[in-house]
Amino acid sequence: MSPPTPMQVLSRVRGWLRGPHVPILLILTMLSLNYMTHRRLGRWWSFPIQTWNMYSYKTGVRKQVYFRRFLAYHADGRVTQTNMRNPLRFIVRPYRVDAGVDRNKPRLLTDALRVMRTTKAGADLVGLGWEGREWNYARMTLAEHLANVPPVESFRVMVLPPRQAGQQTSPPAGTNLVKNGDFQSWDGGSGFPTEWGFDAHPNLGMGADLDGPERAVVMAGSMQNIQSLRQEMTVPTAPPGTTRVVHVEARAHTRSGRATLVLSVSKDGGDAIDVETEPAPPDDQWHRIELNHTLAADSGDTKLMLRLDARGDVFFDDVWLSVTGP
Ligand SMILES: [Ca+2]
Repeated sequence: MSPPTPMQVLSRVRGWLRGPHVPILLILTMLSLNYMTHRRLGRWWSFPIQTWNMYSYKTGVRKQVYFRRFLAYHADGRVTQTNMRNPLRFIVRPYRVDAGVDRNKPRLLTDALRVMRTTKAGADLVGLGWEGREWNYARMTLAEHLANVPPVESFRVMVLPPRQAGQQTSPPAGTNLVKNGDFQSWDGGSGFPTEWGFDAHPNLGMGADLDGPERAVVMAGSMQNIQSLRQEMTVPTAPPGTTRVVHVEARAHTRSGRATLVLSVSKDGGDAIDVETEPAPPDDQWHRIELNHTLAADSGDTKLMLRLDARGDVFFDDVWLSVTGP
């Protein structure tokens, strides 16, 4: 037998490569790599290949649960969780109540509160709240979370305290520069009053006359976390040698803490300086609080910032700012 020619060797190698040997060899290599404990194959290479790509680390599991709940505010100060089942049986389906919350939070809560107050169990209700929460279940129990962690989002509708007779006074002279100062316009999605600016985690709500159209804003601040609503307006330069008077007033109703009306002034883009503040008496009655500030003639435009600050539960309504002078 003569030795094979180079052409014969080549065709034999080709035939071997075409057969099942190569896939079998690859699979055997992978299986042995899989079952051996040595993972590093030289300087750069390792096995299994998952360590080469984005699967090398497991995605962290967020140990947080987002949930929402509804709160019933009772006349004696108690706050309890409610699912509004009594008497709104149809609303307890989560998709129904969440659709209502997404569409118009103030309206859903106002209507639900009105109906719940007609029942025996809900006769003492003075408010209905919604809150969204993020509970880290690895760190604390649900009871600890509810006791110590504030909600991420919240909104409430509270029954508007009635105005005492004789408190309806005519509006002051001049033009009101405050937009939505009577708090009759609300954004359905967020549940907050339009035209007003507020802090990152506002603890705001609507004061609603359940039988009429009257609305006010209710704010629940604390000593550590003052709640503020604010609005800015610009007064053009006064003629030389003249002065202008800024008149600000609002109605406030509070039984705890302090409601404060604050006027800040900044000139030519400078920092705002609180020039006047006026607190409301905490006696559970409506009060008109007001302040006046004289603007001297100046070279530039004056920016006014009106702020409503709340420590404790406060209703505000009928906010007015007018400027008189040339
Ligand atoms: Ca109003």
